[in-house]
Amino acid sequence: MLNSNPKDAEDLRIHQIIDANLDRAREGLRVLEDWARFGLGKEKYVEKIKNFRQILGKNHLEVYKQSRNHIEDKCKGLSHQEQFNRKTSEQIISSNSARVQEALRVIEEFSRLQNYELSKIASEIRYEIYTIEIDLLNYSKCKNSEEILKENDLYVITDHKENLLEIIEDILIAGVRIIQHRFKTGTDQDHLQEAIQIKNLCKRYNSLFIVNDRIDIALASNADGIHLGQDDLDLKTARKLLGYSKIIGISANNAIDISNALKEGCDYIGIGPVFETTTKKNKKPLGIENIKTLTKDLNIPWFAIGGIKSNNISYLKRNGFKKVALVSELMNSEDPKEDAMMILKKLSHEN
Ligand code: TZP
Ligand code: MG
Repeated sequence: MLNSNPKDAEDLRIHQIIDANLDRAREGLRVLEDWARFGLGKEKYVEKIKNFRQILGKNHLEVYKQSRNHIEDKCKGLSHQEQFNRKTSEQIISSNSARVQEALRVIEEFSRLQNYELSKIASEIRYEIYTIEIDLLNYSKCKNSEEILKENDLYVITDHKENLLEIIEDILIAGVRIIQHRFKTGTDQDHLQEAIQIKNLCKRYNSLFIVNDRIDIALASNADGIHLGQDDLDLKTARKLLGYSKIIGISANNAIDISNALKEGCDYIGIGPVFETTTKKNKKPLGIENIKTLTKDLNIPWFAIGGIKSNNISYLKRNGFKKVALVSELMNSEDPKEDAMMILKKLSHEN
């Protein structure tokens, strides 16, 4: 029920405020909706946001629209430098969520006396937008990581080395964009300290930093993700602890483990050992043919691992393997930069 008089000067000003802010809120919602739709493909969010737009549209009464003809808006067209500085999708999501939240807050305040129903609607939607903003930002971040995973074919895993940071920087300079920190002996404090140092390097080179085994170290070092084996914490628990903005990779070497990992929403799979390897001595190699069968219908990124060297990459490529993960070949290299460049070149060759 509208409890106002459009002939009253103050009511008219309030109508004008509500009119402008309904427009603002709906415009901002449209930006969020389009990102959820085209940027992220998240149907659930598209429906939710569209519904909010429609509710606000229905409550955009004719008296509010009429008010804009009565009083001239002297500030029309004013813009803020911030509008021109926006670059990334995340910044666009944040600024448009803020725009929607602010507009709804104004509607909530000014319609409270005249149109209590609208005030309540604005307040309810505003609360939901806070959560939607966080979810969309998390999905967007995850998408960036997913893109790095998709676009890069070489995944390098660390070993215990005196000059590990130097090796990693060389490899990053060569163009490697995915690094996993594998730390098997030493104190938790040393583990975390090394993780943070590698994370900082990866950040500088816009590369993914994944922690092996340990969710606590992944969280404390602000890693981009975690890699879990079959005996580590399960994927569901990991997802609960890490949320959707982090990558979760799984080691799986049989059809059941692969199918479970997919069902539970893992982001990539490491599969192997392809060949015999001294890094995991007790693991029986799966061999090329088994891996081909296991990965036949796999539609998420997967990395072959185990005994992969610069000199067998072309052979793997001829057998349809596109992505590889390796430890010793680069960790024990005399020239990690040169060797990483060579491996990247071989991986990029068309067969
Ligand atoms: N998982 C399966 S094989 C393997 C791991 C971690 C070790 C791979 O090491 P390398 O030195 O590349 O053969
Ligand atoms: Mg493990």
